[in-house]
Amino acid sequence: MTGASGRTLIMGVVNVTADSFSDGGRYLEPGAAVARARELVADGAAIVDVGGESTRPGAHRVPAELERDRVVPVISALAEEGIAVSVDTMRASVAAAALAAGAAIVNDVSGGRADPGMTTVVADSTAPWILMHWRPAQGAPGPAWADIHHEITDYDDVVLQVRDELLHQADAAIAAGIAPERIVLDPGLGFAKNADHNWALLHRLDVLQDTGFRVLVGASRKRFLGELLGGREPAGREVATAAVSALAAQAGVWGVRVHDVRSTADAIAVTAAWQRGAAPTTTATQDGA
Ligand code: PMM
Repeated sequence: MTGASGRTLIMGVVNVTADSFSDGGRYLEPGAAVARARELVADGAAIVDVGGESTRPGAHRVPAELERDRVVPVISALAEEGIAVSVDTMRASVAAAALAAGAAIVNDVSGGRADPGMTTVVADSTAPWILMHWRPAQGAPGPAWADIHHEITDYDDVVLQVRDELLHQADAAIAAGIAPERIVLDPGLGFAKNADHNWALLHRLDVLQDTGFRVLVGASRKRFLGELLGGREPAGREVATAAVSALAAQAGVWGVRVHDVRSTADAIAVTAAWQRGAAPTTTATQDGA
């Protein structure tokens, strides 16, 4: 299932954080974050994902109040402009404040496992819920998520295990009264996964698609792309990101989450024209250009 046009939607990222791996510190000031979000929308983002807590390897949790105070002013301003916003948070209190400020989607990188209150907050709203796959440190979810850089990366079959663990979370959401149409599954590339795991998941995106749930893919600028390109820094990973976006669109995913929207929009436009066998406008031109 894709967007209303049948085309894969683009979610543009605005990290209101000091330490995200590719844009940390650039959009901490609300005005800068709002300006960035407007650029992303102008470039073709259908959704702007606003996050106030970094999840990069080695990051530590920020206090809930700080996370909330970072994202709420940005979300309010964007919602007032009619921009569809998702809030990237693992905390129920932050999700609740974001929804009250006008967020339309909850993007939870813990797949609903970090905060037992999250299910109720989402169930009490009408917002879609993105359940991303991630395995924190062994043990009870509470303390484990407090130290998010210890991850479990042992898989016998990463594709089937990620699918089954996501379906388990989706079942819990449905049991709490959240309609299946509101659930989006995300394989969580790079989260408790090495490069081989990520490529295996992308190679078999059909397995997630076949669950019938909407699927989101977030590959943007991630380390496995840098490794593929001989150790390239995040800023040099845009073409590889756009290629993943095009291939994910080809696989029929609902959305892709990226930092640079324009290159991904171009790649998805090519995929759409390729699949259609025609340019989006049917007016024939004779100029040969
Ligand atoms: N990746 C990051 C953060 N949030 N959310 C979803 N749903 N999927 C992802 O792959 C994902 C995410 C990684 O951090 P970044 O914001 O610096 O890209």
